[in-house]
Amino acid sequence: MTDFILHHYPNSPFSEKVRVTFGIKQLAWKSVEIPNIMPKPDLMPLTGGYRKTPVLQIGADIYCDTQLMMLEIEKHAPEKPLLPVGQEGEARAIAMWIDRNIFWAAVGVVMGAIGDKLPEAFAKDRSEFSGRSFDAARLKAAAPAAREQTYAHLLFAEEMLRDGRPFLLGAVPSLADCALYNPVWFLQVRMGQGDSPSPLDRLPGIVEWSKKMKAFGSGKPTPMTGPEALDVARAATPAATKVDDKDPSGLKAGQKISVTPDDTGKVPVTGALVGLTGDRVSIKRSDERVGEVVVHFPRAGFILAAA
Ligand SMILES: N[C@@H](CCC(=O)N[C@@H](CS)C(=O)NCC(=O)O)C(=O)O
Repeated sequence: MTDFILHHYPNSPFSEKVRVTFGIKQLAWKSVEIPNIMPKPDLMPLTGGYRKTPVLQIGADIYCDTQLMMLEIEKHAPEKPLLPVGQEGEARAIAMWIDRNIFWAAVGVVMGAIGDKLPEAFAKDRSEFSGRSFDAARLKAAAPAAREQTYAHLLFAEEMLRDGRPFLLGAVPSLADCALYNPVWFLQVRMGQGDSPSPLDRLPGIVEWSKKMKAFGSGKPTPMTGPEALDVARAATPAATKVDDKDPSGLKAGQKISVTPDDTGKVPVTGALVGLTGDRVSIKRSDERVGEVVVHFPRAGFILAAA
């Protein structure tokens, strides 16, 4: 049985996307709680600089970005499939639309409501993370526009549910539902305490759907410490990967490359290219605390360059 180790923190909405996946599939997993701001001293030896949350570890294989984590969980735990046969692309495309559009609009709504109550260290960290000053007054002023954008995008999902189907792509939950649960859960846990309206106030179909998602729970987590997770990596050997030597990037097996997110947390991770396909890139790197690990990223949303 594969040991899934999720590096995450309770308030992280992208982590909730993965936790609900564990819930749907009723999986056991190890839970490593990481800080919600830098520094993350027990995570960096694994990722080589990638700082976003969550990160999925399976032995000495480290998966960055939930796009890829979901596929990997699906591969190791195929029961209760989340990629509906014949609609795999649709599920992934809907998830990407949600991750890239609805999530950030929902963050604008939440930060507009609570941004002035967050610690200075959080504001400083998120300014560095996003490349834009985390200014509570600006966020408050922009909140009505963020609310309208969140509503306008969520309305597409509301429309999908309008014919009475239980989940976005039909009778059973898919990757698209897990992705939508990320911003909806974030709005539900962070809004509603004050008097700022939530876009969900006008979206009854999504609110009903979210109750079904919540009922899935989070599977069976067991706590693990950061140093214990590093020991797991050190004792394991990374899985085999292949480089497509006809990849149009021209990158070749063994070459030193960097991989950098194209949106936020733009910290390059460097290593030797050991895996390259149309939708993922894998680099081998080593660190004195973990030995050799392979870090995997999706191609969509990541920039590859010769280092
Ligand atoms: N595209 C990434 C987005 C992850 C993301 O932006 N996560 C937020 C937390 S939910 C984050 O990393 N915030 C900064 C941090 O945790 O240090 C994914 O799908 O995993």
